[in-house]
Amino acid sequence: MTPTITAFERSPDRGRGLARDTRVRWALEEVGQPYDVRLVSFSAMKEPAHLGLHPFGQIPTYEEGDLVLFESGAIVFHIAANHAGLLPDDANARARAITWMFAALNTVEPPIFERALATLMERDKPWYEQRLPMLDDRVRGRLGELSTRLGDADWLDGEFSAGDLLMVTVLRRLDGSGMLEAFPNLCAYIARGEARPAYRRAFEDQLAVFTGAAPAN
Ligand SMILES: N[C@@H](CCC(=O)N[C@@H](CS)C(=O)NCC(=O)O)C(=O)O
Repeated sequence: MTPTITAFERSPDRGRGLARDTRVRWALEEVGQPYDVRLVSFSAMKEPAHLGLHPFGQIPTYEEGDLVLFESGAIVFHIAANHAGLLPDDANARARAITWMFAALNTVEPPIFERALATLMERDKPWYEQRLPMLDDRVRGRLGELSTRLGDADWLDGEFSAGDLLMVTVLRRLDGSGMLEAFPNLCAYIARGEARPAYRRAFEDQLAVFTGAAPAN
């Protein structure tokens, strides 16, 4: 059965691949699962039809037969658990890869997202100049820890996994912030993720929504 995901009809990031449907598209591309996309407007996301799929009125959602999921992490986990290629077979390695999925979303994404939100919404506020260095410090702290753990490895724990997929999408939000450059191994890590053919297809397809071009596949 071909799953259907939802994505922004018009993404505020102008097709930079920062909206969270990109990680779901990437996971589906990695495992070779074709999918359909239903585009939703900001107003449609708050209508009952979409709220029935997503209680918080957001994207992405995932529909597959009777199954409806929301939360990009849960969706990526569902895809990884039901197809080969994104989680190791060995039980302990699998548990560690899942740990990295949680780490990406629970430990690394919050300070990065908080900073991104402040730069978008609080620039004109009187506290912004004082708050930004604090937000930067939190992000820098996390990046330093992650960089130390990654060292010169290609991926976080052996082979590429759903943990890397989520971590790369989380780190990409810092693109253009000037914060990643102090961590060359993280820059190389992101570049390795972005170089994967499955990522390229996912990126091109979400960009095509913005530019109006025909999807890559
Ligand atoms: N934790 C959720 C966050 C979902 C989320 O924030 N989606 C954004 C797009 S990336 C959205 O729909 N924003 C519009 C809104 O909240 O009204 C996930 O990972 O799926």
